[in-house]
Amino acid sequence: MLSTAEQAAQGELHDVVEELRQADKLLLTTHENPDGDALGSLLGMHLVLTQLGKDSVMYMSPDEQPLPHEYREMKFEGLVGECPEDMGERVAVFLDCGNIDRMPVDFLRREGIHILNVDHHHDNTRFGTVNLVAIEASCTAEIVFAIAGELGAEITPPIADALYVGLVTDTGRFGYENTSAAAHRMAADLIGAGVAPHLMHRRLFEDLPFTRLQVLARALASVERYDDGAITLALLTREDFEETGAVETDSEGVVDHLRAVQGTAVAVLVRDQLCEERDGWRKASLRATDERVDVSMIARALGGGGHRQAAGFSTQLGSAELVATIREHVAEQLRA
Ligand SMILES: [Mn+2]
Repeated sequence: MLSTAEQAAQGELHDVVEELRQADKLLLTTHENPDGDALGSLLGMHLVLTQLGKDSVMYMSPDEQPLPHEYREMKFEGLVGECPEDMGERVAVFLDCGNIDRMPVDFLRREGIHILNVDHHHDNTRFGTVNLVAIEASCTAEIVFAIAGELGAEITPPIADALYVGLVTDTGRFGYENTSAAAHRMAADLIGAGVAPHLMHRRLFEDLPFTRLQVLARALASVERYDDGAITLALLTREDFEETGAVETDSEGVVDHLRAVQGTAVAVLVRDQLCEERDGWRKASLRATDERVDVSMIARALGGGGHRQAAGFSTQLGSAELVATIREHVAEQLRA
């Protein structure tokens, strides 16, 4: 028996598949600061549509380059960094993007633009012309995999690799609550289609620049625990990056070390943003390990978003004020 939500998602899947069948020209995009699921879904969907003879381009802001080190092997052929001249003829497909504000580009908000919104965030604002929001999907890549099946696409090794990146990163290497039987079945299918899990593991989680370790060392040296350890928080400053020669994305994964500490309900990494126009801004990443806490609510209250267990936001609050605000929110949720 399917739940009501699953039935609704089935109907939406059918609608989006029909839309994709009809469309000849498409532009695919995802959220800013793309993670593994964003990139894997984007590339996987692009390869599927191209295989079916469609004219597909992928859009990401040039500011995203270079992508984090772990995604360097992904080949984004057909990537554009500005609005294509024939955008009026293209269907826009948003992948893994819960809110259109997470892709802050004017040309994607023009009147009359036809948007397919394919996502798994529970707080998706359903900004598309047609929406496929499957909240039970472990990752958007899982939805793309289902779409590929419906469209009769062959899961080639490059498609399998791209979708596996989304799957393994969004499930926390098959360790988070969203790790369903469907997620494991999909992994089996992708491995059958050519993914080598050990090579993928090496590519995504090892073989990293030394600056990652240096940033991690700085972050761990800064750790503070609040409220009897319910909050474990680390802070990375501009100096931490400048003195080690690290780039912003070198702090990827730090928060996973924080969430692993006994007694932690919420892990927080706060880091200064480095580019000039973001001077004075900080980015916070939140992870919840306690079921009573929904960090996406905290992130939304502070202008961001995400999942119950993993969310983030940018802020101009000073660190003391920021810590106080997070503590208040967490305490309130733990009391409820
Ligand atoms: Mn995702």
